[in-house]
Amino acid sequence: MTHASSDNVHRRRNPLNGRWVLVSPHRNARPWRGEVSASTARSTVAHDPGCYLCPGNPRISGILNPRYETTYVFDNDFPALFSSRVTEHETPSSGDPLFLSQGIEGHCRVVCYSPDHHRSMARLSTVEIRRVVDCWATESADLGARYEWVQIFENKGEMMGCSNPHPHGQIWASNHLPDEPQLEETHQKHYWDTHRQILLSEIARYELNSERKVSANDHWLVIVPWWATWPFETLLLPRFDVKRIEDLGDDARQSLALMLGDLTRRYDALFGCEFPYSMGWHGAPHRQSSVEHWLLHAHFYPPLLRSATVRKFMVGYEMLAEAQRDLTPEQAAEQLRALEPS
Ligand code: H2U
Ligand code: ZN
Repeated sequence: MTHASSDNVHRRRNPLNGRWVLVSPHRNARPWRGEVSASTARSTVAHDPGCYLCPGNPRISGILNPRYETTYVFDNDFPALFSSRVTEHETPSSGDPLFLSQGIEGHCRVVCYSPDHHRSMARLSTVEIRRVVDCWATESADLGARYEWVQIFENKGEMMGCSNPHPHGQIWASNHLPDEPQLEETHQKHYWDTHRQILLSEIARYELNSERKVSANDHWLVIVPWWATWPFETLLLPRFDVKRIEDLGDDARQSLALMLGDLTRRYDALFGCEFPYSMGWHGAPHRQSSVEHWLLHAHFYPPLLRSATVRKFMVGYEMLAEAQRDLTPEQAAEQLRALEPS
């Protein structure tokens, strides 16, 4: 199952959502006249008086953050979803089939990873990352008791639309399954019904010794997936059966903290910069009794292609036809694997 040869144009299928990606490795050789930059400056300010996430500072709502010392979670002051707003829309759906709408309830929170303004996950200690993992687990269980889907995610870096360098992520919980989880639900369920195996566990078993592996420890595996669309996209998979982040035991959480540190430091080392990405967790939907086909996992979607400033754009053919990449997933994994996480 390799297509790493330099001029073998082909498509690959993402078994989690059924989408395809066009791989054109020969284009790696085309002339590049764009910018190539080495590294960018890192912030060293531990407390920024103008930051709305730093301890003791006021948020835009006027609410003061406590002088927190570890992680800190608060309800988003500008939530995209509301928990008890009466909407004009009926649930599940109403209206002309050509103009359907659906009422929706939800809850949005912000998670500060650390009181330190300048330390992204790559620069947190394992103990500090473990606190973030515990925090995610607590929030997933809490919001999962009320909502079907709990989306934990992080936008990192201005390039990914992050408004503030203070290390933080978000959680949006909703009483419906959004599009992407719905696709993963359908495809994992179909695989289970056909093979009586967990799709992602099969992939983890296979990829443990593949050229797409980036790193692994006793509990976790990081790969550039077969179907990666972003140049250095990775998939973080448990090497055991676990459905949701709150189900992780002590050992698995500890080694997850190590793995997250390893991956984010590899990313930073790749182009000598604070590596931007969007990442997030997918686990079994809550309030669903049959979830044997699910496996907890995290996706990392970084935009960078060649340097700290040269990014991949999903435009043109990607918008109108399907995703396309030049660098093969195997080549990307090789580059990430070769790095010493600094
Ligand atoms: P980003 O991670 O995408 O930058 O988002 C930060 C979130 O923090 C964003 O959803 C919220 C914004 O609504 N926020 C507050 O809740 N209070 C504030 O004072 C500023 C930002
Ligand atoms: Zn800050």
